Amino acid sequence: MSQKRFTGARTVLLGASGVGKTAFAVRYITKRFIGDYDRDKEMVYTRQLPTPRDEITLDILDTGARLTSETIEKHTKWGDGYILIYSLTDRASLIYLSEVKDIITKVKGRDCPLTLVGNKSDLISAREVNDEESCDFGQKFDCPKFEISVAETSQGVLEVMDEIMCQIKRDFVNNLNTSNQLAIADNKPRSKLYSMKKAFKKRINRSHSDTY
Ligand SMILES: Nc1nc2c(ncn2[C@@H]2O[C@H](COP(=O)(O)OP(=O)(O)O)[C@@H](O)[C@H]2O)c(=O)[nH]1
Ligand SMILES: [Mg+2]
Repeated sequence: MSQKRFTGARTVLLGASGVGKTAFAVRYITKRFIGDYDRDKEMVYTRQLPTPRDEITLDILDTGARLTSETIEKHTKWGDGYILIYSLTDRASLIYLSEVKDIITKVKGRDCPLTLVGNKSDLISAREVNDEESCDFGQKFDCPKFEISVAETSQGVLEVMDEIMCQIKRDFVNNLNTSNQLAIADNKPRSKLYSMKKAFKKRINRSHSDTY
């Protein structure tokens, strides 16, 4: 996003296979929980979000089954914000996210739009991750955390998407302010002494080039 108006956002869904990334994306786009789809395929979903002035193009990248460090790095560079998903019924899927987070930090730095999402909260008896553990990871990743059930309702998915969009917009505004400040600093009026020195140097150079 290098333009001056916030017109688009790219969100990336990252997590181990089977945690519900595709179910999440499909739920957000269609408002339905659809079980029958190609869950391992990488796919970008696009949605136009109306705003009071115009609209924002939101792209959601549902990452595929075989994530390597290289593909995670590539997806991180593509995206503006990241939704890290694990399954509450699979502790290994939460631990795995530490690797993903490290790559995001390496590519984008510590402060980038991020959320941690524990999915499948409906499977109460199969739960492997308790509150304390999910809080620990939320603190470690320094980001908001959610527990949702994509299967049960759209509510959680919408809350996560609202949060990540807010963070992406804030990040965009911060970056814009920083580049504006740099531009202002670059055009800052110089002191009289600075201008005199510059004019003097110019004269010397001119007389120097006159000599040859
Ligand atoms: N019970 C339950 N099953 C879910 C939920 N979300 C996804 N699933 C199921 O978990 C399996 C893996 O989901 P999928 O979206 O394909 O995972 P992905 O590999 O991360 O894309 C599928 O059988 C989904 O129907 C959920 O919230 N609750
Ligand atoms: Mg999938």
